[in-house]
Amino acid sequence: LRTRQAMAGEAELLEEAVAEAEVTGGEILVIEDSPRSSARMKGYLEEAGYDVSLSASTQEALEISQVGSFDLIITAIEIAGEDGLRLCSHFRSREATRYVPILMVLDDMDLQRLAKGLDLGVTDYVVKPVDRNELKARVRTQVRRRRYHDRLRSMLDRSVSMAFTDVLTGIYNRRYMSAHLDRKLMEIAETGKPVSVMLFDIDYFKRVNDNHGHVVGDSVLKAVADHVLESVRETDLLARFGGEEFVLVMPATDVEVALKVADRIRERLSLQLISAGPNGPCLNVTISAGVATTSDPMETPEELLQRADAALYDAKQNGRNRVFG
Ligand code: GH3
Ligand code: MG
Ligand code: MG
Ligand code: MG
Repeated sequence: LRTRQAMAGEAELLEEAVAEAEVTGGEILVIEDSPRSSARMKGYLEEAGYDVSLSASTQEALEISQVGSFDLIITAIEIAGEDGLRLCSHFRSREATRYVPILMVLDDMDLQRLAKGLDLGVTDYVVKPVDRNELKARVRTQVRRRRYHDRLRSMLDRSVSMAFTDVLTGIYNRRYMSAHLDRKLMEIAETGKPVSVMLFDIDYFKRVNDNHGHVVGDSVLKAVADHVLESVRETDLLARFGGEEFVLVMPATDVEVALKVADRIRERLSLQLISAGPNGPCLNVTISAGVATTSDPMETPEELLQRADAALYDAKQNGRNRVFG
């Protein structure tokens, strides 16, 4: 059922992407040193409802292209003695223009260089003298495809980030953490630096639910995640492991430092009142944590987490609100 719903949702988004791709207008950069040719193209394009920027130099065009957000670049194959094909490879290697379609304006005699242009990422071409209707049709197709690809890319970004995020807390989920930890463990072979994990579990969390209800319980989970996020380093990764258990992955961290970090997190939480939602109660929450460290790139994430879980068990057995390694 879940998959069917997801598929229905995706089909809807796809239709939305197509519909949006039909939207008219767009920003076009025209790079051409012949004033007659560029004025003519500008006229045709404005007739069709596009906003047009003109440039007669490759250097200037490159600058403009990186600050504007263009739906299409139209360029001559030679601009004031400079190579339009080289310009195209610059567009392709830069972030802002990597995916912007390029329409190349050619003379008959340039046709033999077309293959090279297409290799460099030129999307389509027109031959001079440029025909009004042909130009409009080719531009329309490229702009529409550009819009469509943009929509697809942002949909893809969205579904990837959804697949790796824990819905309740907004931090990474177990699946992402697992893949991340796997990578970090393999990197030990190159860096030679140990990797540590801290597995922690909220103490007597059942009581929070029993005394205040699940909604408050959920808010506490979110608040705990937020508090811990504040005290971790850039390189550390916090994830929800499941239920009221969390994992902190600490690359390039030996056991002494990991124990210190874990205990600092434990202590801060124990000293802080956790506010459970805007109208919820303020509660005192403690955690117990198990820390495990490895310098062995062959150790699996499961093995490392298993050791952290055994240490967590000891922390619980020994009175809670403490860290064991
Ligand atoms: P301990 O100190 O031994 O960890 O005691 P505890 O009560 O925290 O441990 P136990 O594992 O017995 O209970 C965990 C509880 O966490 C049980 C479950 O209802 C609750 N829980 C798990 N996931 C969620 C959640 O997403 N939201 C809420 N509100 N409660 C959750
Ligand atoms: Mg638990
Ligand atoms: Mg438990
Ligand atoms: Mg617990």
